[in-house]
Amino acid sequence: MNMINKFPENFVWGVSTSSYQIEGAVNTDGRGKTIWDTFCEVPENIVDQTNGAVACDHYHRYPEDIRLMVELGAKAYRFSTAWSRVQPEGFGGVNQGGIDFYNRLLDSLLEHNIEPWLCLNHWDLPQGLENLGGWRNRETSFRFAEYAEIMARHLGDRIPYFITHNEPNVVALLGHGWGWHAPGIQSAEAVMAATHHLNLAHGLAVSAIRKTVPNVNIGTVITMQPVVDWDIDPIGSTRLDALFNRAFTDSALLGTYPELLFDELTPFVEEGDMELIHQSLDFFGLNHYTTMRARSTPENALGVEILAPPVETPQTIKGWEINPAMLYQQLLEFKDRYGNPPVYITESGCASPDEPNVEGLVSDPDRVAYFRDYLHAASLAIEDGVNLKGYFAWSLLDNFEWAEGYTQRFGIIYVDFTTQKRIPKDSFYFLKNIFHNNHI
Ligand code: IFM
Repeated sequence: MNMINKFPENFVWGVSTSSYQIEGAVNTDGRGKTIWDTFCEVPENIVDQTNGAVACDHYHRYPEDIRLMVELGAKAYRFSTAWSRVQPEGFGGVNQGGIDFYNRLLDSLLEHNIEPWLCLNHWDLPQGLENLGGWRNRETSFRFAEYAEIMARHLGDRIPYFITHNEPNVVALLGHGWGWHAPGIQSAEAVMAATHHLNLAHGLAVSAIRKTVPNVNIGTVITMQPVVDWDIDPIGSTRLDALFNRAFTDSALLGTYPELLFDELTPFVEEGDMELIHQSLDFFGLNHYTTMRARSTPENALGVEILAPPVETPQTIKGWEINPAMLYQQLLEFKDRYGNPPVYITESGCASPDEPNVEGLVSDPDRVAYFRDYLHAASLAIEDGVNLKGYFAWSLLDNFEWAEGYTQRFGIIYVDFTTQKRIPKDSFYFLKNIFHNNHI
């Protein structure tokens, strides 16, 4: 394989964030409570006992954040909207305060020539819906389609790219199986119900958006982390791969569920559901960070656990293996399995222990190396025929990293959470160069 440094013309360079991780302002302009507000109230759920109540205060500081995106040369910004700002309970009337905020954000992005990529669900389900069974309740899928329609009607004239969910597989597995994320449930049955209802919600939302704004591009985002070292436990590896990598992607792109999960999913599947889920999409968003190793265990509800990589394996402070060759392999497998649809890497990045030096500058050589090597792998995949059309770095800002609170910094911009000062890190300037020149 020859290294190509140049990316295709019109390759989309962007950055990603999500509402609960950066917005703050949780009690502002009529926003309703979400499952993450509730989950963070239990001290042992978040390692540093924090929450997203203030986070990066992006709700008020978005003009500064957009100026930084302009400096970076980002062509696109993938963000999520908080459902509970728009429908505080997750159903019923529209809260104009929420729509107004996203109008301000959108208008400012467009003024600065940044293409908005709007994701409807990055995990912060309204608590009002959780009280009715959340994603375990089939009705939530229909409420999601109503919310999608509202967003398309109010904002669709300025949104070229709509995304239904971000990483619904994480919502199902970490939120309902292993219990590390909101709503903190540990039940295989809950995972299966949530899996199917999230998929159904995706399909119904795609139809609702298409009917409202026929010309927009619509896709979904799933995180795909290849399972490696299958010989450790072939049965556990097959199960983890089916649950994590296949149950959402196969259903959205092929209209089927992995055979291994048929018996567990069937109780939730009604006639016609698979057709509703299997919508024609304009693009697929693939989030990729690392690899996974599996081991079967009777000690958790799902019967399988993710093992830490061997100590000698290169890994980030989060314990995620650094293995760019697996991104290459993942993209090639994706191309072959799903017929090479347009794909964007909608998240890629790493956590590192960044702090400003005495001059106030933030050097993050590990992240620079990560981007360099993963982008190199992506360029090889393009050379080998993958229809990869863009790359979004995770993340624009250090932010609230879910159960890890503020202990894991993923940003290309350092955030001092006491003063809210932003400091672009070395990786920001590294990407700026790539974004401007279209080559590594
Ligand atoms: O911070 C998360 C993001 O919300 C979803 N994808 C993975 C990131 C890093 O863990």
